[in-house]
Amino acid sequence: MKARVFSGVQPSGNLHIGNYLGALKNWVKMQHNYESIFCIVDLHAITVYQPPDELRSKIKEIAALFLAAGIDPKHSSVMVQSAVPGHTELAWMLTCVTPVGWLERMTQYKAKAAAQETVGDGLLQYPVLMASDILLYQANIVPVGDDQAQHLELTRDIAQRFNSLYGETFVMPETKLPAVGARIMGLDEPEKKMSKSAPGSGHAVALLDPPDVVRKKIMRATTDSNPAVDFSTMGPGVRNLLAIFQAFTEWPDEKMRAHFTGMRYGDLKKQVAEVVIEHIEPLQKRYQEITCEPGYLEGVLREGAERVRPIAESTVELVKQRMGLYTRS
Ligand code: AQP
Repeated sequence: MKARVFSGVQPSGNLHIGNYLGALKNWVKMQHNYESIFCIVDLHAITVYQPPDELRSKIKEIAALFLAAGIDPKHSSVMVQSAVPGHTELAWMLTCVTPVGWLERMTQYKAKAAAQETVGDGLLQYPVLMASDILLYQANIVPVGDDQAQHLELTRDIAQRFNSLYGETFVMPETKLPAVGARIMGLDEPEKKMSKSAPGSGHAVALLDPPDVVRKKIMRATTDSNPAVDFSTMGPGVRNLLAIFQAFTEWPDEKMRAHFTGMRYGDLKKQVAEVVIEHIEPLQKRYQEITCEPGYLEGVLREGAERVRPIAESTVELVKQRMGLYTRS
């Protein structure tokens, strides 16, 4: 039996090259060797306010981008989190075994809570819901970007705590980070990770940005006071541009050094922009085709949810049995 992969993306903001290089690109590579479930995690998105109409259309946009990036719905289940009630059912049961102190220590919670006047309980509970997404499907492998590594560790802690309280129930999921591109940084602020919710217009390259916008954003990226690439003294901005190039092209380190050492920053930026465009243009073309086909996306999402629902239901039933809750059988 194939090992199971689970991963997700929030339908909030515009999907960017960080999401692609940190997560989607890896999913596409892995999908044929595993039983894969790729989820649009809409319940996570509402931990901060989303205008309902925008959220509705973002769910479809993200689903279309999964497919445009190369996820094959014949092999992989593409589904929306809120279409399977087991995610929230299991989240409550896991909430009851999770110490609040574990959640308050999460760096993403601390950063997002600090940026808000009123902190919703959902923001604190976010990692429990994420644990439930993964454990619901007894996933073996979770391919994510580096920013999610701490949440994955917490998922294992929660699973371990549940298993030790109620007996072996959950598979221990493994985190899978890409070798290059696990943390793409903001173009304008290379000390911060590229993020969908960052305000700056030059912060992130969105997967649906047209070529002239991609060029403009990359040409304006923050570098440092050196005139040209020097691998031993380069700052975070140049390191980030090189990481973007390498993550797209998969060039080995030696080839990167030989090609870029001594290159002036203007030329480096031009080459990075062209590589990004070369990779995202075919994705954008497929995106247009997918979104023009009436009913296609809806069918993929319906089928995806139907395929995974029995797995979710059997985990919830098992957890209920373990905890002594009321069960059907
Ligand atoms: N900068 C990044 N570099 C590499 N991987 C990244 N990911 C996110 N940012 C980077 C990975 O993309 C997947 C989906 O992310 P998400 O939408 O579920 O959550 P996120 O990490 O919260 O994404 P953002 O872009 O930072 O959105 P906001 O600003 O809304 O919080 C995950 O696998 C993530 O690791």
